[in-house]
Amino acid sequence: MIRDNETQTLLEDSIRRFVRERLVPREHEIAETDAIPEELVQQMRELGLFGLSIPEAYGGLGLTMEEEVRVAFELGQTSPAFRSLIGTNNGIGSQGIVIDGTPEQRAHYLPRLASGELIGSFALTEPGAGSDAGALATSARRVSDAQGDAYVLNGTKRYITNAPHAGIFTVMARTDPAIKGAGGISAFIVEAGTPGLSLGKIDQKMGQKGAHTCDVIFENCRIPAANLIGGQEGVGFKTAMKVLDKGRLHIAAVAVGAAKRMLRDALAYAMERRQFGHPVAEFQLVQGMLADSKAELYAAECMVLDAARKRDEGRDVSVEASCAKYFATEMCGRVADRAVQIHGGAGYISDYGIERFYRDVRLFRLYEGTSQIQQIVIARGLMRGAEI
Ligand code: COS
Repeated sequence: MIRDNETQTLLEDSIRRFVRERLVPREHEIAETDAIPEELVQQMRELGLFGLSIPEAYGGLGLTMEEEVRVAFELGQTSPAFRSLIGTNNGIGSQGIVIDGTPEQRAHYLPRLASGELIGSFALTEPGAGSDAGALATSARRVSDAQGDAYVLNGTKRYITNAPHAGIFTVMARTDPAIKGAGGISAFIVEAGTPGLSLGKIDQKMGQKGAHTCDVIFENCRIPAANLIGGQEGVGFKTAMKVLDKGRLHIAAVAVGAAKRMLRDALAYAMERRQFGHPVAEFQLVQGMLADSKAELYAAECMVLDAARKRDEGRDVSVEASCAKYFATEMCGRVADRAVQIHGGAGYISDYGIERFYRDVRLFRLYEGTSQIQQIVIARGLMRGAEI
């Protein structure tokens, strides 16, 4: 749903200009230095990029899902590290509070997430619980003593995006050890700097330099009982799944954006690079790769928009979000591979940037649920709705 076409067009135009004029020229530097300079972060704050999906009542832009994915199509057209910095505040790092938080939790944290003063992070994955998120082992034990009502957290979270920069963490932990699966899990807000919370060393990754992940370790980390999201135990896994339904659509849109960029670069190269006396774009085998990329990209874009509109209608889009994430990220991987191929030897050389994209977009098929997890969600949805 687009609430106002004119405002939406202005927003997309300003983000497109920001991406092309400010971010694209800095891509190589960010990959080299593994850091996004504060001056660019400040420009992102001024554009409202940290609060795209946070309701207007809390200082965000309150974009609908369709508006958000259209913005993500633009943001995706540069190094994914830039999107990653604002991504958690708009997605997994804030939506637990937006969707299931109490009015007090929303009022306390969302304005600072929307402004970019605070970075939010989502701590679900553990060393022993990745795809099987319901098996997580981090514990949250309720205590009541002279210091008040609290939970004491113990455990380790792994590969946590933006953890080195985060001001708050949405943490899924087991409040009921007797329930082994999803029903024993609750979601909490934990502030950085809480005694007992520490960070591991920053992970060395295949790509996405400038975006940082690390372990988040809880050792007798005591947090106020009021930081239980929604004030209800046992529903934290469902909160996480609802957050991921939305997050998966966002990642699908980012994958569409990245594929657009890679296809544009591959096309420009193919039209300029001459072999056998002709631009290589005139050769039909190269045209086949360009055409396949365009057709698949178009399909993914339509799928993402359709799923986003359905979500805006208030429908359950768990299956559609997984379809979109699965198809769009796999498509993006194929486009990346063809883009390298079209560049030939130059595709393997850092100066041309395409090999960096090839590595960067590999993550899309892994995080917020691997392609295989999306297949499971889709197939289970089919079985639930089967007419037999
Ligand atoms: N929205 C709301 N509730 C949901 C839901 C959703 N999208 N998906 C599942 N639930 C609920 C189920 O209805 C069930 O509730 P009841 O017990 O009341 O029936 C509960 O959550 C448990 O669901 P389920 O039995 O399907 O859980 P599983 O342990 O089988 O796990 C998968 C389901 C595999 C889909 C889940 O673990 C998953 O998404 N794993 C990947 C995690 C991931 O994406 N990690 C990335 C890290 S975050 S960057």
